[in-house]
Amino acid sequence: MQGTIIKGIAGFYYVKTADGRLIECKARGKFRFDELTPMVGDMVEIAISDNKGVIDSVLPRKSQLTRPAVANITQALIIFAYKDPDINLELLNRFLVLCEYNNLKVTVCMNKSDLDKGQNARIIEMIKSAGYDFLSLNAEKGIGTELVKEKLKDNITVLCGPSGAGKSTILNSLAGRNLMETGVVSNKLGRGKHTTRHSELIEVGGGFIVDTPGFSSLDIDFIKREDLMYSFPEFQDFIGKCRFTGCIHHKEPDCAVKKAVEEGIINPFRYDFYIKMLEEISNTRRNKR
Ligand SMILES: Nc1nc2c(ncn2[C@@H]2O[C@H](COP(=O)(O)OP(=O)(O)OP(=O)(O)O)[C@@H](O)[C@H]2O)c(=O)[nH]1
Ligand SMILES: [Mg+2]
Ligand SMILES: [Zn+2]
Repeated sequence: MQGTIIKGIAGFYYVKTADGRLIECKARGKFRFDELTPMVGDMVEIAISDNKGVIDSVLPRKSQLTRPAVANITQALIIFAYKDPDINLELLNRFLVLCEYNNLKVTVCMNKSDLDKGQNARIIEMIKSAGYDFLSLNAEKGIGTELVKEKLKDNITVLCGPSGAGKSTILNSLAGRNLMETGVVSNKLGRGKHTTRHSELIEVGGGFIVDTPGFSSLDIDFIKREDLMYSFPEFQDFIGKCRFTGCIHHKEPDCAVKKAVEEGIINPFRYDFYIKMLEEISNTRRNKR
């Protein structure tokens, strides 16, 4: 029987089987000596007797994230709020780059639409101009969450974004029950209190969702300098059209990417962020030597 590991606790794996049962499983002893330790998100082959299971094998992984430690994630919903907390544009761009780097489908959701006074219009413009799907939500009232649900089928979707944006509230709204603890944003700091800790797949809309705790910073300096451009989808039409082969679209003359920025085809916030990251990556590399 095949299934998906939805949760792991103290040496037990909880496997949702193809026929809809939830089976508590142990891994066969051999896994301890193999490299492939089963993880949440893995498709596994299990043997069941008396409603208890044993994991015989892990099917090949399509992907593997470390934060959260979940295999086979196919899609990310990047959740920010219109307000409380305010949008950190750089953090948003870091999430976008990380998702591209991991080949995830991306939808950007801006939650707390009840607090929208048009203050984020330029950021929304940036998101759309980079080619991303954009949804506006009010998770507390369940407004817009139906559109999110439509995207879930056959995916393992990760909810990511800063603390207090409303990730757990969105998941609760989608699931129609209070599965996740939600936190009150501290008024003083304007951020949440990291209420979400463990990784568990929740079955919703014909797929699975995994919540994550909020991040306030994200490292992307493991990406190679010359690879960074490939994590900007709106650059792709221009790569290869610059005067110099190997152009990294920084200080080179006759650069097709820079020309697209000048012509207003590529959003300047995104290009500025690209340059900032490029310089950050170069500096870290140098420091490590
Ligand atoms: N005004 C308003 N508040 C909301 C909305 N959705 C969620 N909230 C509130 O925002 C606060 C934070 O929500 P959470 O769902 O805990 O946020 P989170 O992203 O899961 O935060 P972490 O788990 O800390 O990463 C809670 O007090 C929610 O009630 C909304 O649409 N409008
Ligand atoms: Mg949460
Ligand atoms: Zn160039």
